[in-house]
Amino acid sequence: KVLQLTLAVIKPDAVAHPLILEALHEKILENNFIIVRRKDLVWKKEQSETFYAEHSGRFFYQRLVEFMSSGPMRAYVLARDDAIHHWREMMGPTKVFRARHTSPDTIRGQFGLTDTRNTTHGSDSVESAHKEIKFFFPDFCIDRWMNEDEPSFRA
Ligand code: DAT
Ligand code: MG
Repeated sequence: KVLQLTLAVIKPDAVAHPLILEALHEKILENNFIIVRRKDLVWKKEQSETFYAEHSGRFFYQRLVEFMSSGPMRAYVLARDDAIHHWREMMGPTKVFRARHTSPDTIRGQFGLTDTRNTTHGSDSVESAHKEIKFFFPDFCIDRWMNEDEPSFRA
């Protein structure tokens, strides 16, 4: 088993609801993730635009950017084996109709409001995890954490 880091974000719709926020935090712990870093923050609109630049031009871009800068979020750096895939499995499909009907036990299936207000973000590859962890936690050094801070965890 190889230790992996991912970036998980609880989006403004879910942070606004204390019971959902608490349930998601519990779910993270129940699924054997180690919480490496955690931060509550609010994005300025420009940060939202930069983070989602790959979607600029899509019909939902403005809606997405405004939603993601509409209120507090909670970001986590999470570690476990297969962290990226595992967190995405827990989140479920992007679109709420699909999530509700095909994966009702996922986070989005349970708590998603709309295709945009869909409770959580998760990195989708090793490259995006590294990029997104840097974006949210500029002072966090991935290599150092992996190689020096927690060497025994890789055994
Ligand atoms: P994911 O968040 O599952 O990785 P994505 O990267 O394709 O999905 O899109 C990023 C976010 O953009 C997504 O969480 C919500 C919003 N979004 C995506 N597709 C959408 C759509 N068809 N309608 C409205 N919002 C959408
Ligand atoms: Mg994505």
